[in-house]
Amino acid sequence: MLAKAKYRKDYRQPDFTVTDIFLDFQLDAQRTVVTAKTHFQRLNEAANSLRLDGHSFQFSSILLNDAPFTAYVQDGESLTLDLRGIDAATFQLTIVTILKPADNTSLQGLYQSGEGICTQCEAEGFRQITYMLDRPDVLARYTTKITADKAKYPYLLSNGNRIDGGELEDGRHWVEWHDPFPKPSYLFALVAGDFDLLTDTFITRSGREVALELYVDRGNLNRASWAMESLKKAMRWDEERFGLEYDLDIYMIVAVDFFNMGAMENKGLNIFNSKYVLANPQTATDDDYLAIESVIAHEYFHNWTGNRVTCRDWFQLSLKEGLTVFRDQEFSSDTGSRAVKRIQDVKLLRSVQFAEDAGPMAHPIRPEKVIEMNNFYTVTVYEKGAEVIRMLHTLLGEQGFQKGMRLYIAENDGKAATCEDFVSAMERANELDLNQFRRWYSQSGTPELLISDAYDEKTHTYRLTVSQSTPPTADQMEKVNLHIPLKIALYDQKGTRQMLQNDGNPIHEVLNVTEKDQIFEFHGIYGRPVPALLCDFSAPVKLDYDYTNAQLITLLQHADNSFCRWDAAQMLLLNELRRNVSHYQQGESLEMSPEVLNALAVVLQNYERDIELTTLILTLPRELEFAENFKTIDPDGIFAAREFMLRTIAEHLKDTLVLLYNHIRLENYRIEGQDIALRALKNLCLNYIGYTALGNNFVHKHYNNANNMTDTLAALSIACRAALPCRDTLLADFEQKWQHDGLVMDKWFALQATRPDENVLEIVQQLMDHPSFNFNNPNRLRSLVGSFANQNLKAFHNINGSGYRFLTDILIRLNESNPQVAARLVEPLLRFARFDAQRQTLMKRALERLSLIEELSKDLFEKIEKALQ
Ligand code: B3K
Ligand code: ZN
Repeated sequence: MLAKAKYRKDYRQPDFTVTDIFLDFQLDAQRTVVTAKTHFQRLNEAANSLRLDGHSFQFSSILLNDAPFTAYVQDGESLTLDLRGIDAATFQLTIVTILKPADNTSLQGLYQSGEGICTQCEAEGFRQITYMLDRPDVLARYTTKITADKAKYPYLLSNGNRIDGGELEDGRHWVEWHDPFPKPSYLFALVAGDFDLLTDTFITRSGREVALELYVDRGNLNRASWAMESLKKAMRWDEERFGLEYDLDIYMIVAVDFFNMGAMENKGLNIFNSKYVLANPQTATDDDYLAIESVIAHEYFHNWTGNRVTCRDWFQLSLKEGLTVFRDQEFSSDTGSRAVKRIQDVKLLRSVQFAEDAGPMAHPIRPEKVIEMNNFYTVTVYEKGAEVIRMLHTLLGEQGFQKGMRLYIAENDGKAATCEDFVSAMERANELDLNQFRRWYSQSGTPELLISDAYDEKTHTYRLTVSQSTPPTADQMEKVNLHIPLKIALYDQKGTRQMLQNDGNPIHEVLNVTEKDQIFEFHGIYGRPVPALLCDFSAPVKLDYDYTNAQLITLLQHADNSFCRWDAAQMLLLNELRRNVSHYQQGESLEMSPEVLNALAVVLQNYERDIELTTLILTLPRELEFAENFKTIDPDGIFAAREFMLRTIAEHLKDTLVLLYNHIRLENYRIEGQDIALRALKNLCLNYIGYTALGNNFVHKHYNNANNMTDTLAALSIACRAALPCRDTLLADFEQKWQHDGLVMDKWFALQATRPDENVLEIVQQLMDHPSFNFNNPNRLRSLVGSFANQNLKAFHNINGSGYRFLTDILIRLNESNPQVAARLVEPLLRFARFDAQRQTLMKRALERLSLIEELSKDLFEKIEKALQ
């Protein structure tokens, strides 16, 4: 197998670049002919060979300056031209390739999705279309002519502006597009198909009119308007908060059903997984609506952070992704609830990103070594990357940050930049030394802050001793000290916030932790305070401070920062869970502390103080979130302890839950902050009531009365989770109603896959033959197989190894059809080191079986090799 690693340190400027490329597509699902006329420009006079990337197509001919050219060698991945004797500064290559979109199940390059044809080029998919310098630092102007059957493909789209078009006599038609902005090949896009089209316009703040076009499958127009509204909101927000305006005259979004990820920011022509476009109250939940809004915004924001300023090489991916995630997070925070958004992001980081850092795939947000680039679109590069940007924002403040942004854009517009260019702009714009801060880009792993405190009642002095350390990771043994912004607050025993000062000088709430050990001293503190530490999760680190339950309850009830209140509840619940897992392991009976139950009761009774926060505080972390806090994960113990806690909380709060459930009434469905919050609280009540004797009755009624998918799914999900008598009836009803619609059925598949039933694996296996299931559709696979492997901790990790064998069988099939999705789904198997010896052996055996696959893809190879090392 060809599995050569690339290293960040080996970056070299290209010897040649491309200034213009003219692409001609004679489009057909079975056989597409692509003629690429590419204008090259020599950058290095001494260069005498040109290596172009390309694979997975049939190559038919090459011309150099319109004359046949044969001085090349080919391997499975590239074509190298011998240019000795050709020292012209510019030349043109004409290359003809033949593709089979209908057979392309990898969903990279040019492929068929449903009845349409589309592309996915990031990271290295363009090379599946034609031979090209397929690297992000080669920026060219694209002109694309598409010819295809008009009846089958009435819409022919590509980047930029439509400049020409016409009809042919044989029933075909053609359209030509030109994108005036030079761009790397990964931003190229083409779509052909028959769609329903939603149009709108946006007037930019400088007064230009932009045509907005949203293409969805026929019949789906009634699910398109939310995405359009979200796009307009995002465009306005980026002008207001970042001063960034859209640049082309047209912005198109196409929703397709077959897509490996969420969406793609191709210049002027975003292609989206239909999951992140389509929504109406009957088909989408509140969470779906919010996810759509945020992905639409994310891809739009890439127009500046990603497209206008792009990446020099793929090691710099976080330059665009970390920054753009930060931007979409800020957008959601500004348009919705900042605290809620923060809490959700932190949940993801603590469960999935921390796990990645602790596993075999650990890497810094700017990786050093890559075999398959698609394996590095990770929560580390994206979400931890966004945390690094957020820390900069915390250190510089909004004004300083925006000053840095303006300099960064001004210096790098139209260029391929590096993470260093970004930090350097921030540094120079703010006249600040970010040298130590830079280490966040090169150091992997989750830092730990060990904090202890002491109070001197004679001098009224409070002292925090902070030690930082980062445990070694799979990729990096030695760690250095980082610059960690630590946001704190001190409360007195009654919950009143204390002033932070030292010798009369105010101390900023964000402490700069830069050394291995540091002491922070606070004066004028009358009485031992309760510290709120790492407020708002001011850095992506683990906190180790020995809180008592009493301290946590004080914070839960009195902290003036929502995040701190939620975080205190998390710690309380985690303590409860830990204790009960160990009871379970010792065969002892499980119990919950009355003081914790009462504290939760108080939160619920005072729900009006903050409805959304109440729901979040009372939502028990998922098994996976709990699991990440254990060195050795006991799936059965965690499941049992968590179930026990759910039932105990439900029993304890029953009366209030029922009262509140009946009290909250929402007649018409509106997707609007207050309603979303109330619906979530009502469904939280339902969720707990589901575990009491009243459960079946309430849940069945809730399902029958639901006039929107949020409520329907809430009922269905608790019916499954608590194995209520109404479960089968409701599941059958849902199936009967939605079996024609894969996207909605994904919710049903995911519920089936996460059932607590003993025979859940059998159910999942049978569902793979369900008429709504399709092995080649990544959404279906993720909802059925992905949910089983990632969310059903107990069943997937069944000690008899059946879960592992099942996943392995699937991965063997997927390795061939869609390696990128295979490499995502293998993740839970990589983390064997976190389990007991018996499970470890079984998981390793599964990985070894995979490693023997004859044509193992680079995608799987890279991960499996690392895991087994
Ligand atoms: N940039 C794309 C992700 C491409 C993934 C390639 N395997 C979507 C995004 O982050 O906006
Ligand atoms: Zn992105």
